[in-house]
Amino acid sequence: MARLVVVSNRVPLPSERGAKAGGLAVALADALQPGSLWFGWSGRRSTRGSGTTHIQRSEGITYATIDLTEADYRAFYVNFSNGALWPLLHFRLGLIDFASDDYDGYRAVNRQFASSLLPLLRPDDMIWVHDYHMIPLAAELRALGITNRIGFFLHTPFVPPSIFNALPRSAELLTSLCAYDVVGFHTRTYRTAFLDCVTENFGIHADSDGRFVWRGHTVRVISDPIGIDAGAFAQQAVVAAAGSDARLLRDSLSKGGLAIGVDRLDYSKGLINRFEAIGRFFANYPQHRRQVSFLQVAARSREEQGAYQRLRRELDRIVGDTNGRYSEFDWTPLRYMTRAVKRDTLAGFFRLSRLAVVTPLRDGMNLVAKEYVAAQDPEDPGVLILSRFAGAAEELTEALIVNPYDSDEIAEAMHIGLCMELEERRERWQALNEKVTANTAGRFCTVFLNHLDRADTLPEKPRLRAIS
Ligand code: ADQ
Repeated sequence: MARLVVVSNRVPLPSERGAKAGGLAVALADALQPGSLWFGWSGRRSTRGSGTTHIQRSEGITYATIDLTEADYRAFYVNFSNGALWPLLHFRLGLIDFASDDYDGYRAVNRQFASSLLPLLRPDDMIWVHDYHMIPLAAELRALGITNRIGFFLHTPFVPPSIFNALPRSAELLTSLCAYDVVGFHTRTYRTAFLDCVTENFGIHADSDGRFVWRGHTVRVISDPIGIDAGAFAQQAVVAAAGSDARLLRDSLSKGGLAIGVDRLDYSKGLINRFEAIGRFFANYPQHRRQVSFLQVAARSREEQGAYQRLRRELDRIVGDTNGRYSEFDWTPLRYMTRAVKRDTLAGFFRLSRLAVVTPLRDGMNLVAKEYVAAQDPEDPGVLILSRFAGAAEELTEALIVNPYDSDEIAEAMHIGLCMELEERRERWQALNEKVTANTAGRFCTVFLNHLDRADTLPEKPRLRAIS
């Protein structure tokens, strides 16, 4: 059987895995059979940089990582990946901080990844590369003579040409993406945006299956929405809702209900507009005061970047303002934690919540929306409020879909959700849950890897022996 090699910026090392399993580790669990290899950055910075490849094995899977130097970390990870590509891919041109030295560092680290991965590769490996940090990896591997099938999946949105082309050196990135055999996106919208970039910049039109030929090599472009292991998450939710954390939370609410938001603390998640909406909600619908508390869990992220520090200060200010204005001595409208919460605890909190407010300004998919659906009690489900700009909105159309920039609309949706009759809540939830249980993480992997397996071979490419 062909071996699967996964490459991502960070590798969820078994030795470091806490209770919060990373989203990617959960998504790829089904695809990573014993024998697979996962390669990436160790998360460590050292003066020696990528000189040594560290190997760990767990449950038959090999985890191979390299360190980065401080300079590489800054240029590749902090400055170009998160300071230029992330805002670009989330439609935030004003936040892009581009420097050509950082771009050169980004390419250099991708070259290092390729040369460290090279000795670990076998001729029949299928290589699956993840996310925006690693766009040039296939081109670097091809330059070293690797002809294996290589696929790429982007976890963020993709932007139309009018936005993409604003990034200096964007044509080089687009060329790099054409070195993959399969390029995958969460939604048809992002797939179309990518194909539009190819047409506008290179004058190439894809066929109706999303295939085009670039310098003699066929690229297949697909949409493949990521999902969750809905059954396992639902079970976790049942157990955790009866556990001690959920009990403490329930007791702290006295007779009131709970609304919840769970995100990384990132400007793409729409937290400022959401917090303003919570203020509007208690102002416009005073009947809900004391009857509901909002819990926002916002795990701190990328703290060394100015945009994230400014966001945190602004959120602190709005929380203080909202709570100062509406709190009673025995009731707090907005509870705000800037820590990650364990996955199973979160599942229990989701099940307790009458409302989830998932309002990113842009989001590749947003798995919190799917997790909230999976965690509900079928007899008495809560209501999902979902941004029209989350990838998940293309699938989860029975949620209350809102414009995340419109705080009044979010506030109104919160009111509608809290007042919704049981019958309508059940109908909406059943439709949502069917989708979440059908489009699982396992299905996502199978679809992608089947496409990769069927990719046209390069002339000298060795044949795969079987589908992984
Ligand atoms: P993220 O931006 O991290 O992922 P998301 O999909 O919402 O966004 O969450 C990924 C995982 O992290 C989920 O399992 C979620 O429960 C967990 N998580 C989020 N906030 C948390 C918190 N405060 N505490 C604990 N756990 C938390 C990127 C893209 C998304 C895309 C995913 C997967 O930005 O659009 O859905 O990759 O492709």
